[in-house]
Amino acid sequence: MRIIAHLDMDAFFASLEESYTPDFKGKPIVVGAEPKDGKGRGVVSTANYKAREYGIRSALPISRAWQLSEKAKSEGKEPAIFLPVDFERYEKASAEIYEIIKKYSQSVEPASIDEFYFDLSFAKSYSKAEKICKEIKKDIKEKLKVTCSVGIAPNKLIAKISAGMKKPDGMNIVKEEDAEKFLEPLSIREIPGIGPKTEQLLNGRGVKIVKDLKKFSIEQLYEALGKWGQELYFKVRGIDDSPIVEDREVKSIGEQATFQYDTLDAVYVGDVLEKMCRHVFRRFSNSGFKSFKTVAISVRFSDFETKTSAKTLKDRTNSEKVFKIEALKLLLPYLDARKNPRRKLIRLIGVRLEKFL
Ligand code: TTP
Ligand code: MG
Repeated sequence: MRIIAHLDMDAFFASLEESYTPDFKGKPIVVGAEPKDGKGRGVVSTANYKAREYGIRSALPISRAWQLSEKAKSEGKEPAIFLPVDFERYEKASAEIYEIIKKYSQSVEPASIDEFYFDLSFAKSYSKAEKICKEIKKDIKEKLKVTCSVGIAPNKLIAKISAGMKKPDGMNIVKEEDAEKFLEPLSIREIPGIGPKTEQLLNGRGVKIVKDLKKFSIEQLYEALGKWGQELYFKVRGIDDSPIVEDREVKSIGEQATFQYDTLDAVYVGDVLEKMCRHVFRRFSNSGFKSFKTVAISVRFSDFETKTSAKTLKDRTNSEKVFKIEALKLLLPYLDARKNPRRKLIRLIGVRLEKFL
């Protein structure tokens, strides 16, 4: 019998900020772009649960988050505290959480900065698995002063969905015999992989909840959605054999920033790029990787068209200078006719390193 757990940190970046600064405890916290009194651009990375009460959440424009905070203030509530993203610190915390889980399970997959799958089949029973997860939750809380939510289930799919349902600081167990029924009433969007487009397509065929999807044969799903449709056929029945991928390597280290105003000013763009490169390089240095081979940049124009360019080096390197030069070389064509014939203004740039060893 397989027993798989999924652990997802609660309001991760914001909870960490609360733990770093005791004065913030219990206050609404928003981590993301600078709000600049409502004129800021860019988005919210995350908000803690207190700030979510104001309607502030991930991916909301930071200007909107500011308005919501001002509104709360005018109603006599506490305004939100806005903080910049401190990736370096969050990555360190993520590594500490990984080490804690690793003490309890041999097989751990870091699925994102704040999510982990791990195998608890060795526990042989759900009650034993639950006990282990309680210990893990306790250790994380003691060491990092933040909470997480855990789902325990026969596979990754059910574990992930169930963890998300008992947030924050929750624990949810779905046994194999209950897995199929557990999924039936859920919105199809709960199935990882079903995004807004697939949802729309399926809604058009009268499919709203997971149960509705079971009307279709595997051939029909294949016809509608290709190979992924075949996988979906099994998923909606609670069946998922996907393994824990232990050393899922970090694929990239990068960051992006929205400019204060749309621009083509090479000096300004170059300055921002330089700062971002410095920061990304520091994270690369802390990552434990010895070298990289690919440098990539992305550019978003004022009309939101987004382009990416990447350069794979002949020889891998660990040079910050090479990184900066290559990033600049990739970016410059977007400032002139080479890759920007209509001279559109740039709204955002991103830079990242890839192909690590
Ligand atoms: P999530 O786990 O999606 O969100 P969360 O941990 O903040 O809140 P929840 O309790 O609902 O799990 O993402 C983890 C971190 O990733 C989050 O703290 C910040 C970052 N993030 C972004 O920067 N932008 C985004 O749009 C999302 C969804 C997350
Ligand atoms: Mg989370």
